[in-house]
Amino acid sequence: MSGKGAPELSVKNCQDLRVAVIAAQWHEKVMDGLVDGALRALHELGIDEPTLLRVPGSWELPVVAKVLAGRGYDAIVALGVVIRGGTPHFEYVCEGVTRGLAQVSVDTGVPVGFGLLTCDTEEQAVDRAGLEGSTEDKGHEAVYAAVSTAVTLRSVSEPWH
Ligand code: RBF
Repeated sequence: MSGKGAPELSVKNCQDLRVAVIAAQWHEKVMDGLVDGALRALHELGIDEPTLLRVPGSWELPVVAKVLAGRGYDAIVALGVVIRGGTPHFEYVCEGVTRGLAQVSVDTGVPVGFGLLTCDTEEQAVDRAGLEGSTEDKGHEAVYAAVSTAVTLRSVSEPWH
């Protein structure tokens, strides 16, 4: 899947939204880039006091996302990196996390920004992590997507008159 074609999102009136970022800890350099990108995006949007929670690995992202979704957050951003090894674990972890995050989002109505990199090599992950020399900044993108969706949902949640 190519990162080409990503929209330039303009997000307004979101300073009061409660946003949580959940970040796994495997692949430290890549994760540092994703977390920095996410916090930079939140700062640009005027959301200066987000919750940042760390979990051991990507597998733990969905359960924490689900609990936070039930605690009044308007948007959640899940960040992780899974890099293919020599065993089928890669497919199981990627599929479990992806399905889990999608399920949380759809079941709770709280947008979950998908910042999970699933890469064949560490180089591919670094290139998407918003680090110096990276071509993409997926932590930053995931924040804009989740917050933009939360703003959209708020705009249709008012009662009809
Ligand atoms: N977690 C990640 O976030 N990224 C990985 O690349 C990753 N690779 C793993 C490979 C194997 C073989 C196993 C067993 C776990 C891996 N995990 C990885 C950790 C996983 O997300 C979770 O934290 C642990 O399995 C404990 O529940």
